[in-house]
Amino acid sequence: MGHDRRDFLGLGAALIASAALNPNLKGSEHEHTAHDGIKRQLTLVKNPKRVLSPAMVITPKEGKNYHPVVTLNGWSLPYEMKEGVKEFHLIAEPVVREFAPGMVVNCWGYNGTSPGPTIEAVEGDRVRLIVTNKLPEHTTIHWHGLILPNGMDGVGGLTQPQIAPGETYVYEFTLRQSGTFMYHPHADEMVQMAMGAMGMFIIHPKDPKGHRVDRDFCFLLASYDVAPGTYTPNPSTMTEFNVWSFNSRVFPGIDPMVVRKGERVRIRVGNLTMTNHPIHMHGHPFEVTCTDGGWVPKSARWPEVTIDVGVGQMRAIEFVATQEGDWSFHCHKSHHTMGAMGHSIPNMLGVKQDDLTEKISDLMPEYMYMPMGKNGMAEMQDMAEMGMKLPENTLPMMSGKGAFGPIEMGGMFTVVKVRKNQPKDDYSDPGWYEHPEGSVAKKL
Ligand SMILES: [Cu+2]
Repeated sequence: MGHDRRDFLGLGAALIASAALNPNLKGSEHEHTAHDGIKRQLTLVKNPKRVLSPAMVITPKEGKNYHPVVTLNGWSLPYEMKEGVKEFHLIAEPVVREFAPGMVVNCWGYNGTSPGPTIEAVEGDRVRLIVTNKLPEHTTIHWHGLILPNGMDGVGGLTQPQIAPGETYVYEFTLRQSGTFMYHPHADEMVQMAMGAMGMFIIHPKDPKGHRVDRDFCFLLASYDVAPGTYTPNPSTMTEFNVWSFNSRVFPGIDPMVVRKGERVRIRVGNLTMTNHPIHMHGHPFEVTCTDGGWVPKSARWPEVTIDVGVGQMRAIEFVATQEGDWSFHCHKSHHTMGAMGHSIPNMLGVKQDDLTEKISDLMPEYMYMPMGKNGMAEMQDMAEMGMKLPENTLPMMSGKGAFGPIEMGGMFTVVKVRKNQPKDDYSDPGWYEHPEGSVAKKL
């Protein structure tokens, strides 16, 4: 069950100090016994790998022409042309991922990042995917949604032998479709996906004008169970995850999606978590134009502002950015737009706690007890700003600052920034929107 932030709030409402005071959580490497009784080695990594920005768009120099995608806080895997075959090399390995400034996580991924780099190719391409396993256990890669020979499907035991640590396997096939797909292990899946081993596989249409948009963003939904004060996700967690991410980044660490007014925009969202996510955008109705099964015919599309992305599904949405401003884009499950938390917090709404503070301080002078939750949880953000001591490597439950104050979000949240003067193909952050005179809600 949830050994999560709210367990730290368990006694009354706010025992923040316990993990921070635990001397076992200091030092560079140590054994840690979690609440579930499982012992695991924790490694504190000092130099997390640099996080690439969306400005890194790889435009193809060889091979067929296509309009590249922008992977949020990620990158596309370069390839080599070898006698007409596009050759990609994926290395499955342990990596360190910064989820947001202040939190790094020991993940499993590909080529130094989790999720792994996006693979981009064109319908009709022959691709060779060389996979080297540097994980401590065997793995495979399944190419989710692709039409391919059965023996290339990557299901360990069923369609191929497992790839043992140190071994390299080659997958080779011709791409017979276009759209948005994913790749992930089909070997010890629960552990390997709980550790972040996954990536996107984009196949562009043969005709570069087909399904063309001006900006094309993509990311995966990934969830983790990282106990406050620790660095390694619990791989045996089934449903009680406490970190909800876009591409293994959490707000305010997620890139904004920057758009020029009037452009046609596509956002491709794949879900490799263990629950569904109602993805919601403000300001613009959109249509689902593609699933991981292929393109949706125009006659079968309808307008939405929220689309539920189920487990193992992909949904690509498209809209024309007609409305200038900073538009929220997030999962509509409100506990997925918060930092580590669970369900075990007592309900203190409306409960008078004033004299409780003194009584608890007398009983347990070593704990800093702070009564919270009487008027709601918004004060969590104030506490974080005042420098409330959290367990190390743990983000506040609510965070982020906007032009008007605290945004009180976390997890699966980012902003679509629509600007009149954003230069074409420029993804740099234009800052907060400057509202026209008289167009902001104001105090009466
Ligand atoms: Cu969600």
